[in-house]
Amino acid sequence: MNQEKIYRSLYLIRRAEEEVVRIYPTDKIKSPVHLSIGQEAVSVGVCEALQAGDTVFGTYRSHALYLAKTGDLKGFFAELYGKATGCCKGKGGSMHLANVSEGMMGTSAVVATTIPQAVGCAYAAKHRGEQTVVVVFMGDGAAEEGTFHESLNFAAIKQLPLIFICENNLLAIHTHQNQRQHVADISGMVRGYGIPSERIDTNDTASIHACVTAAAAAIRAGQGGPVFVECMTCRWKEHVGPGDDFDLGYRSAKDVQEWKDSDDLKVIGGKILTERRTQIEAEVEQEIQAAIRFAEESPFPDVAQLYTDVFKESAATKLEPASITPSTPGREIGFADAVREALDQEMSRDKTVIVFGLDVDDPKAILGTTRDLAQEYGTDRVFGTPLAEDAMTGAAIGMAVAGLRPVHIHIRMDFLMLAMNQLVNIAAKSRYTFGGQVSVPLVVRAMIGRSWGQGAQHSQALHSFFMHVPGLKVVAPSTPYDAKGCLIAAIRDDNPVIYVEHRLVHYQNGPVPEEAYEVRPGKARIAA
Ligand SMILES: Cc1ncc(C[n+]2csc(CCOP(=O)(O)OP(=O)(O)O)c2C)c(N)n1
Repeated sequence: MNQEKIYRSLYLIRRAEEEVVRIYPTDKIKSPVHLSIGQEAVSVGVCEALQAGDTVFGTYRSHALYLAKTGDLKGFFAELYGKATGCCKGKGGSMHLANVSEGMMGTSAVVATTIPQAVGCAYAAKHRGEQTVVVVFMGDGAAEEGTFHESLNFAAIKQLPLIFICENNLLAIHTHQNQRQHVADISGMVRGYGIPSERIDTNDTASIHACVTAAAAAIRAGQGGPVFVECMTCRWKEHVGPGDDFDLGYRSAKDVQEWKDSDDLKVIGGKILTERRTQIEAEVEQEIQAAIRFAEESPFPDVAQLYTDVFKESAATKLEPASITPSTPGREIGFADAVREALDQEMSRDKTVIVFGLDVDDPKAILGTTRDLAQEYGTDRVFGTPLAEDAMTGAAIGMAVAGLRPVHIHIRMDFLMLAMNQLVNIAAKSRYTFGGQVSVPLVVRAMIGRSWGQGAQHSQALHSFFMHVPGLKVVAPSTPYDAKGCLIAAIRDDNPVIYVEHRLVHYQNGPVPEEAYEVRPGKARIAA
């Protein structure tokens, strides 16, 4: 571990956030701030252990992570100022920091929601045979969310190259871990998933660095799947905002003072020659002040920016009617076979297309629509999933962001409600929130309808929910011809598409050309 490099990074983060504290009352910073002060050792210890090509996902408390991973002070300050030159063009703010070219894949304001995306990104890395490692940061509060548990399970099943970093500051807003968790032992609990797990109590960069270096080396050597590291730490400031909040009475200044006394910035600084340390500090100060000037002088985004980055514009999103002259006139197949044919042809054309969902590998093969695909393309590209609608949707988003084209199948749209957060808050908004840095080429196949007696939780047609969400496309084919063409167009689309199938039409036959063709979304066909 290079002490000077570590000190520089720790000092840069501490001073950058102290400047946020200083500037905040001027109202120039245009978003809430969840400061990392006191927790810097975790981000620095982890990021210094990573290599080029490794990626990280974070939480809304990710100033330290962003700066440790990217060192990008200008993009950071400009983003907090809401300026067009920010890392996300001023569209994200403090809680949504991303710099994809530097491996900082993004953060989320919704607790725990980047965890499954990191799982999907790790799936993509393993699928491509890369030797990279994905890291996801989370708080101790996130350990209570269902999606965390779903993610652990899937990451363990698939032995993914993923390191979970839990920054345990003992608090979720103002509530202590002991009041929220019956057994307050997160790393112990994770072992129950069959995932190697460690707890580091000392909040020091060297221990965290050593632990993550070893975990990453084992993953790169193909000697293991996911690893969990719980880092005990302390946030010095209030939950959100620049101040102290000891007056609230949920903790005392004395509790925090104990952590301040062992502050790693001081400890490591003390090991560096004074002259050298002063030089590092002066360089960092200059960089920080230059970044603040850059943010102050940069323009705000144009109003028109409100409408950009909602969808990825590409040839495939321009509205065009379907046009195909069938080479096989008179050929008729069923709706379900048309869906299968679309999957088969796209999987054969494009190796990035993968298909998964509950029961995809079941003998009934989702009404025959996934029949024999696993045999044809392998279980890496076609697989059944655990019962985990939320995390599997998050994983699908992570795969899509990482360059795959997932088709995630749901046997009922009713059950898609469990994935609403990932679809509405993440899939639909990632491109906009991160200023166009990512796209989410995801298809969600969801079935609706049933002819008799299924009750109110098996018969809903909820596509209108999704039609009100900017960033999502919705298609509902009613003929075998459209079933094939719409699915091919959806798979080739660079945006998330909800593809709705009514069970009654699965049994209808109709003319379908054998070759691949697209029916692009945009205008409904008048069927009768
Ligand atoms: C799903 C969800 N529920 C509730 C909230 C409100 N909320 C914001 S921060 C927070 C506490 C999270 O604590 P933890 O995960 O330990 O992270 P820390 O703030 O300590 O970094 C809560 C409950 C939210 N943002 N998302």
